Amino acid sequence: TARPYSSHSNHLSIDMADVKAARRTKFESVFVKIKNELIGHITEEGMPPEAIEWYSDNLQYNVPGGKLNRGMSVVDTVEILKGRELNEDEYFKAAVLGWCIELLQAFFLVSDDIMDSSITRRGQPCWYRKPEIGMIAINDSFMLEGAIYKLIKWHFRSESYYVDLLELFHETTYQTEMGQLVDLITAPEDRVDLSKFSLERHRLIVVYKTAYYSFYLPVACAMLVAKIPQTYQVPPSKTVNPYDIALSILIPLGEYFQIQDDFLDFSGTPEQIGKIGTDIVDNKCSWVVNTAIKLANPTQRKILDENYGRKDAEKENKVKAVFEEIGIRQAYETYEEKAVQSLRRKIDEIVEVDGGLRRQVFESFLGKIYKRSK
Ligand code: GPP
Ligand code: MG
Ligand code: MG
Ligand code: MG
Repeated sequence: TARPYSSHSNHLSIDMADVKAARRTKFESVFVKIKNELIGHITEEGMPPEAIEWYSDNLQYNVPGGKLNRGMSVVDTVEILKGRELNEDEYFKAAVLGWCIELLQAFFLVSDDIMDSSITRRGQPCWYRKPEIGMIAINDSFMLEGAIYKLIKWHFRSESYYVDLLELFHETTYQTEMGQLVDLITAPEDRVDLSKFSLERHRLIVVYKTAYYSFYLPVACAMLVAKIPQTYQVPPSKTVNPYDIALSILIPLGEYFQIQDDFLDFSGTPEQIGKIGTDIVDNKCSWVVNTAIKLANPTQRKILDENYGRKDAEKENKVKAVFEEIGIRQAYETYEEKAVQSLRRKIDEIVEVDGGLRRQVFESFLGKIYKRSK
C-alpha cells in the first residue's frame, strides 16, 4: 500500500505509520499503570493469589488487543478542544477515560460472544471458549465493567464533573443494552424471518448498540475533561447545549460508520478488510439486506427468504447475486454521498466560541472514515 510519507523514500521525512505506532504505544503504556492499580486493589482486599492471577489474565486477554480507536479518540478530542498538546497529567487523565471506554467495550464483547455463540474475537478464541474459563466469563465481564467505576473514582472523585462522568457511563451502558436486546430479538440465531427486518429497525439497533458508546461516549468524556459547560451563549444571542450538538452529529456519524461496515462485509475482499464477511450466512440485520428487501421485486424477495441466513455457500451466492441485481453498490454510493453531505452541513452549522465546541472534533472523525475501504 502507498505510504505517502514513508521513510523508505529517499527523502528525510516523518513516517506517518511511525507516528501512529508511537501514539498507540504511549496510550498502551497507560494500560500498564491502570492494570497495576486494579491488581493492587484486589490484592489489598485480601483476594487469594489464584484470584489475582485470574483477574490479571482477564484484563490482559480482553482489554488491550483491539484497534483502540475509541479509547485513543478521547485523548485526540481533549487535545483539539484545548487547542494545544497536553501535559503529562492531562494526558494521563484523558487516557484513563479512554481505557474506561475500552473496558466497557471488553465487558460488552466478552458477554456478546457468549450470547452469539461466537468462536473467535480479535484473532484469538473468545474468552468463554477457553476450557478453563467457560461460564466464569460472565462474572469476568461484570468485573471488567466494575473496574470502570473504580478507576473513575480513583482519578476523578474530586472533580466538579465526577457525577456527570458517572451518569454518562451509566446512561451509555443502558443504551447499549437496549440495543443489544433489540439486536438479539430481531435476528434469533435459529430462526430466519426477514419480515422482522427493516431499515428503521436497522437504524435503531445500530444507534443504540454501537453509536452511543463508540462515538458519543468518547467525545462526551473529552468534553467533560476539557470542562466544556452544559450550555453557553453563541452570537448573536442564542443559548446552546454543546453536548446535544455533539450527539446530533455523532449519532448519524455512528450510523454511517456501521453502514460502511455492513457494506464492506459484503463487498470487501478478505485481503482488504482482514476478515471474511459472514453477515449473510449469520442472518445479520445489516444495511445491505434491508436495502435489498426495500428494492426487491417479488421473485427476488422469494430468493432472499429462501436463502438468507443459511449455513450454505451456494445459498449465500444466490443472495449475493440478488444484491448485485438490485444495484446495491450504486445504492451504497448514493447513501454515502447523501450521508456525508448531511454530516458536513451539520458540522458547518457549529458556531465556535472560546472555551466551546470545535468543528475540528467532528471533521477529524469524518476524515478518518469517509470512503474507508477497511
Ligand atoms: C457486538 O455486536 C456487540 C456490541 C457492540 C454490544 C454488546 C452489548 C452488550 C450489552 C453485551 P455484534 O455481535 O453485532 O458484533 P460482533 O460481530 O463483533 O460480535
Ligand atoms: Mg457478536
Ligand atoms: Mg451480538
Ligand atoms: Mg460487521
